[in-house]
Amino acid sequence: MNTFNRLLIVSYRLPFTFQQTDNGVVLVQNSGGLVSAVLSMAERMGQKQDGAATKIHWVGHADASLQHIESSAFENETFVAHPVFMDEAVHKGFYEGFSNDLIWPLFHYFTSFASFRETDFDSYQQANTRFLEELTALIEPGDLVWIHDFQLMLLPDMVRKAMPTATIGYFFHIPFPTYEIIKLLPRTWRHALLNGILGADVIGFHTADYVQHFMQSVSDVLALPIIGPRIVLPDHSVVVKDFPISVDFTKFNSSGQDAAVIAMKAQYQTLLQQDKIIFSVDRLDYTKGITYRLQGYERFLSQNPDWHDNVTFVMTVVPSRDQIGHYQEIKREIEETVGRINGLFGTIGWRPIVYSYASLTFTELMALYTACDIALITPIRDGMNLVCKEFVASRQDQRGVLILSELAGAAQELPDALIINPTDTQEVADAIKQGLAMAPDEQEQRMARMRMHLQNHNVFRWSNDFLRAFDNLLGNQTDLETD
Ligand code: GDG
Repeated sequence: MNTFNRLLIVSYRLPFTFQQTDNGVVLVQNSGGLVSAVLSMAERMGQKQDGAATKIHWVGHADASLQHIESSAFENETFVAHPVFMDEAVHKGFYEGFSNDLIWPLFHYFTSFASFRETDFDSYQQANTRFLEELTALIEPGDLVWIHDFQLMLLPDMVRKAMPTATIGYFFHIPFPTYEIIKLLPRTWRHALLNGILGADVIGFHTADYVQHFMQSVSDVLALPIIGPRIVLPDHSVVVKDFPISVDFTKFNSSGQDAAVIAMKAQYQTLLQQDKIIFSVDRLDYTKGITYRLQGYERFLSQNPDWHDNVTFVMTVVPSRDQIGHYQEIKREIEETVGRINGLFGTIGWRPIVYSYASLTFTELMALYTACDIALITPIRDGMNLVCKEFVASRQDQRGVLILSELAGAAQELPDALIINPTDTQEVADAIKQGLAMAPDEQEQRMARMRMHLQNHNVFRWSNDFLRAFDNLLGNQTDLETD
């Protein structure tokens, strides 16, 4: 019997938009994997109590424009959203500063991009405290509080101190780096961050490597005893485990059959004159290895003239953080490289790279996942990477080749991809050549194995496994099945 009353999710961003309708403003939930996983988790928790699903509470930052919306709009039949408002300067130091200008580059091993500013750390503490205030007003005995990601590392301990009986989960979505990186943080900050995370009862990372890195940091920085997967603190013990996040397999598998997706796929294939298609989509970020990827493709083109005019690389970069210096620089570098390659190899009738700096609709994304011959996913560092899993899940036809960086967390689960090192442009060029020439039989065998893995290890299993990790802690057994 599960003993949780309600699920309280806390993440930096609220996964909702507020839409103006004839009946006023309404809460619309987005369709991301985390939302689906949380929904299924909460339904099962709810069903276990009284047969009816209880509402899920979601605490997340919101910008000041929401302050003018009537609070009844923050609720729909499934969710209650709790916007956290904060002073603009605090938000800037917390989010743009400490989170995106220090933790993000540092934890992705871009140490020279990291900015260490005391004022940002102050803002980070203040912002985490704002989240705590929102939670304190909300939490009741028996609730499960599930905190997400690197913006809220201090929050688990803050919650425990404020509410010692609370049950707290914490999941880290980006890589947890080696101790050598953690050592770059000033002593007081690294103590505070590790102690902050350790306020949770269960801590999850994507891979066993990240778990090991975290354990080593805890051992070296805090000298705490570690027994198997448990860290023992004076007032509680913490279970630390890998829970590889995944995708809603059924959704991606079936969406490929939607009439709109099929029509758009046919349109793309016609526009690209039946060329073979290589596809990539990422948020603009220096961690994604986009320039090396382009250099790998350039090398492939220069070594394989027979492929000229027969292949198109459709590369979408989704706008992100482009007010920040490093992001502007990488954008300029990408666009110069695309221009150079198209200028070097292109002809009047053939553009080697179709580049766009825009986001795709879900239908466009699905059409490209299902139309392409190769998904080229080459991050220099990525906690997991969901794009590669979505691509595989969408290929009901069991065709297509995944080229995947060994530095994405997902590479540990998908050995049937062509695994490359993203900085080795010759290896990338060779993998493109191998992928384009791969016989349908081999594509099918590799795809079938990857799809089987993802069908079993889907996002519902991820959230259920996380929930199950609380069982021993509470001395009970949940019996949750995966879809
Ligand atoms: C973090 C970690 C980890 C992207 N472009 C478009 C679009 N997307 C969707 C994809 C996918 C998601 O965004 C991106 O997922 P990732 O996993 O690649 O990365 P993040 O969300 O940045 O971040 C990462 C993840 O957390 C989960 O733990 O895997 O390592 O950095 O779902 O489909 N969707 C649409 N149009 C786009 O243009 N519709």
